[in-house]
Amino acid sequence: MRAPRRAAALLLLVAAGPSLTGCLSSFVVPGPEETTSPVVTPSEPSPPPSSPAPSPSPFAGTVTIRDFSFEPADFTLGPGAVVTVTNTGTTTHSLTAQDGTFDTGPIAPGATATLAGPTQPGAYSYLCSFHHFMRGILTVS
Ligand SMILES: [Cu+2]
Repeated sequence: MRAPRRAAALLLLVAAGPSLTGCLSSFVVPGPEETTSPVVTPSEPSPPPSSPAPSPSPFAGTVTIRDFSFEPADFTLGPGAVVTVTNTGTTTHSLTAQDGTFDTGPIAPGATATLAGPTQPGAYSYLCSFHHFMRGILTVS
């Protein structure tokens, strides 16, 4: 009858083990937490290193034809400024003033054309002579 009793004692120990350590661990008070209090420094926020261009972003002089649209479609130029038009599409396009003031002529897929913008200030509607739904406004100011 000894063996069963010993076994029971062992069992008790084993049973007490985890609970004991559990108890102990619950007593372990975590040290003074480094409470990272949201101290807002009064110093002015430094601008991000690569600050984006101020909006509206100045026209870089390049229009990209992509998926049957001009990017950007509406842009502003100085008088007589040159515009580079790149056709990234798979079909021929053009950038043609509705009043005929300027015209790149057909731009083959993958080709680039340069366009001398109007010298007279104003807003010029343009389109693609192949796809009249492709439109934009070139503004000279
Ligand atoms: Cu087109």
